[in-house]
Amino acid sequence: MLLLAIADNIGTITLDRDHRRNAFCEEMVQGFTAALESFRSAGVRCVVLRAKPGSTVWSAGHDIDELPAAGLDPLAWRDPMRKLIREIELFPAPVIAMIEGSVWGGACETVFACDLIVAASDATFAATPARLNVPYNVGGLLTFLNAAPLNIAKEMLFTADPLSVERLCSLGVINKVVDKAELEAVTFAMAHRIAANAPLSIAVMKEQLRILAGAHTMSPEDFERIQGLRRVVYNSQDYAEGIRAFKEKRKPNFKQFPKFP
Ligand code: YXS
Repeated sequence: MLLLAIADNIGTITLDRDHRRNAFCEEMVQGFTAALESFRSAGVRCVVLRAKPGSTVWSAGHDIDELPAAGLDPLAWRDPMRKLIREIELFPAPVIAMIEGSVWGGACETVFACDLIVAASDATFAATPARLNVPYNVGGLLTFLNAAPLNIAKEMLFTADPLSVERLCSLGVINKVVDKAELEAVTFAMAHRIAANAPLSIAVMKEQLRILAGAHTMSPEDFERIQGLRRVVYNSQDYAEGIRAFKEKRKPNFKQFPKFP
């Protein structure tokens, strides 16, 4: 499910699960963990995360077949995609997401959790919890908030529409947008620049920025309110309907409305 390579202190992870449009499943995330561990042992100074050249879908996000039935939090701490995002954020060297094709659902957050994003000009990002009636988790929404202005995060999450990388780059969400033919050269030139600098300083600055970006206070009462509201969603008939509709390849028929103030 992943192709790995190390050259010039740069580790490359290529998503290789075409038949499921590179959807992140538990087995793939286990491969990520092993790959990052091997990169750490090899003293890799920069990681490039990419799909295979010519991919029309970079990743379809969380593997929907692995979302739990109603009644269980679909994005709990131990969820594979949550684990993947934490591993990217904690890896002691920059991770560059090299994007071509469309990015969906939790893969948007995964890319936003990377340190830098270089995208081909025809790439798009579509955040899709609202398409499935998934109650996104607090840490995940913070990743969106750290990546994009609040109103853009809301546009992505409420419309679930694909946004162009040109627009996201103009908003500062993406570092560079290039012609597809230059994508690899521009990405690896950046990776080489990073690898030529001091790994210790970069690792410590990355960890400081992670801590600062996550430094938000929240009262226990607010946290419990959020968890209660999320439970209403993943316990709902509409949550089951969202997953069923995807599997039956039809539009979902959501009927439920919030009853909370
Ligand atoms: O019909 P087969 O068996 O060949 O399988 C199809 C799809 O069902 C499967 N597939 C997936 N399986 C599990 N999880 C997925 N996320 C997923 N996406 C696709 O892959 C086979 C080929 O898909 P197909 O025929 O639709 O390919 P396509 O090239 O026509 O269209 C590609 C996509 C990505 C536009 C389309 O597959 C699609 O819309 N996929 C779902 C994208 C999505 O809604 N992702 C969100 C996943 S849930 C998630 O990430 C978070 C929990 S949240 O929702 O909160 O963000």
